[in-house]
Amino acid sequence: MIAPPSHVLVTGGAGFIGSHLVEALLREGHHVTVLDDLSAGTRENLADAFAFAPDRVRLVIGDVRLALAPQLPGDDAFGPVARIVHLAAQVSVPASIAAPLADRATNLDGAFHVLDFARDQGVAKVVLASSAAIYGDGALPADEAALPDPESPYGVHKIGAEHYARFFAKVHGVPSVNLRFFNVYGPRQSPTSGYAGVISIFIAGAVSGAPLVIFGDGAQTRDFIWVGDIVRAIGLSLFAGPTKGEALNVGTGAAITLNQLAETIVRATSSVSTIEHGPPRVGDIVHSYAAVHRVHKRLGFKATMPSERGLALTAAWMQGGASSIWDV
Ligand code: NAD
Ligand code: UD2
Repeated sequence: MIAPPSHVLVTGGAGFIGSHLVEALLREGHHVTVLDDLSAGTRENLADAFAFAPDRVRLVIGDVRLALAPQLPGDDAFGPVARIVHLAAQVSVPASIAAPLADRATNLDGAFHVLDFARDQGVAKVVLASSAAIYGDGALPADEAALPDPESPYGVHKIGAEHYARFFAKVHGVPSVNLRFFNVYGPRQSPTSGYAGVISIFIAGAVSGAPLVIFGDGAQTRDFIWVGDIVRAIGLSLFAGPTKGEALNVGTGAAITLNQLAETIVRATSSVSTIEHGPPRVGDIVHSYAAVHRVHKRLGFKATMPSERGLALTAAWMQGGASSIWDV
């Protein structure tokens, strides 16, 4: 992320991915404003960031479903916002099926408000968090050239947000990139939220000895990527040259089955947990892994964290260890 210090706005910066990104930006010497409504994120997630650089980070309790300018400090001791990373979202696929219009308000309207603010401020770059969910159950590996075919309102709104980015780039000259994250895991991904990521749920279960319940036969696959790799990809794209809302997959390029994942976690935590199977979950895509040639060509990015070590670091956090991922 080698770049001259600037002022970065991170929406959703109190969340799982966002809080690690905020720390990375502060470590690189930047000023960071976090805008977050704390509907899922927490102040605790930002404790390490505030401890590291209290005079270069601030948390604004705000809502991306509303225009941003009136919610942000006008004084700007940090200087004008130069770049934006838009992570704020409702992240659960099942929740989007249960309440599609609430998902639209956050995930689609939210992207509009962020891009409209970016246009007004004349920022140098906007990085938006998109998702592998936009592919649906399409051809594999999922390639950016494929026609999006989302199978949930979450995926519909994420591809809609991408199109807004391309509209603002072409019509208003707002430089942006859409990063399609695959399944992200690591410390601070809460296992207790109603729609937690499977790795956080499985590790919490393994640590407590509770059964790990796989939805379906466990042959379904996912491309699980360490949160530190995601943060590195965000930083590279944030300070790379302008693009017009181009989409880049950010995954490892490898898939594992849920059965393999559950067995690896039980082994890695020396757990007594049993592995059980329940009914498949409505709206789930079956197979998912990323084509990673484009992100490597554009940014020189490759995921590097070995899954066994990433799982062990996440388990250590789950058992009371540090949540910061630096110097690991
Ligand atoms: P998260 O829930 O921890 O982070 C989302 C943050 O957005 C939270 O801090 C939440 O409080 C905030 N937020 C929600 N609604 C808001 C609103 N209306 N206004 C302001 N803030 C709001 O989840 P995460 O896993 O860190 O996800 C970050 C981004 O990455 C999201 O855009 C998500 O769709 C995307 N993503 C995540 C994954 C994954 O596997 N975790 C995969 C693909 C894409
Ligand atoms: C994740 C993201 C979502 C979206 C997508 C991109 C989360 C919470 N959601 O959705 O934002 O971007 O990735 O591809 O991170 N499972 C079980 N048992 C459990 C929980 C889950 O078997 O207790 C299975 C589930 O049926 C699915 C897989 O694990 O097959 C992954 O589920 P998930 O909720 O962790 O993530 P996903 O892919 O639905």
